[in-house]
Amino acid sequence: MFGQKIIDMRFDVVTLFPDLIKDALDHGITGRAMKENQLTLKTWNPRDFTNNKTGRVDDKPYGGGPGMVMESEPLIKAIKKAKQSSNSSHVVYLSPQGQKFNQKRAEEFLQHRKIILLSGRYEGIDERVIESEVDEICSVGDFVVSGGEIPALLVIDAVCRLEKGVLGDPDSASQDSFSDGLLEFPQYTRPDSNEFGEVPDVLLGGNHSEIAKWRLKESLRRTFKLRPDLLKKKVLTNQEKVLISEIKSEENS
Ligand code: 4H6
Repeated sequence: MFGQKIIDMRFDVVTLFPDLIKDALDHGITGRAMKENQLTLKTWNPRDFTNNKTGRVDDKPYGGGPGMVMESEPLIKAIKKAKQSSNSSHVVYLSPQGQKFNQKRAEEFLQHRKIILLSGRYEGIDERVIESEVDEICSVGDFVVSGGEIPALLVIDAVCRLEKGVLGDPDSASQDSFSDGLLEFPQYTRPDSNEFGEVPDVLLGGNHSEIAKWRLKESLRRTFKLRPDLLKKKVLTNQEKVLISEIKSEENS
């Protein structure tokens, strides 16, 4: 297809559960991107880089305490292999102890083109891996899950859908929630009326500036009600200020 820049993206994921990563991405936007060679995905299993016969990759924490820690050597060997193979060097470790991942970080990751993601299991990884191989620690939110794989999948999906060639419609990413710091306005499709309710009249009328104004107002209303923290951060236009004062009086009445 013309008009689309084909720029490769590559993710290398270091994980004890490579199938979890590969199977999850083999659908939708990321699946198509891989088929069309716009996205390369490689996994590296630290278990393949052990010396012991059992393939053990974890051990008890020094200093005592519950759980196990991933050993440094198999992880560092796997990361070094990923670096060689991909010719990339930016290593991101998914951890609840990281800086918060958001839309802005997704856009920055897109600029890197090649990223190595490190997904941990057990109680975490030997700190020496972080000291010698990790460039940044990222958290997808203030909660804990049982491994870094699902957080890695979140990051890969968020970055891939920003790629114009990967996304069907290049406009849809820039119209996403968060690219303008507001939540999305409500969407409707046919029929215009059924047992579950009516589509707002303005959307049926075809007056594009009225529709745009309605959508902006409903975006502002949702953000005001559900995510006031986002509104506080945003620089508002005069039109937006007027709409918000309308919303405030509507919501109070
Ligand atoms: C690093 C350290 C990322 C990674 C500990 C990973 C949430 C996020 C993990 C752990 C993650 C996030 C291992 C601690 C299992 C709990 C993997 N959870 N955990 N918010 N878990 O980005 O036990």
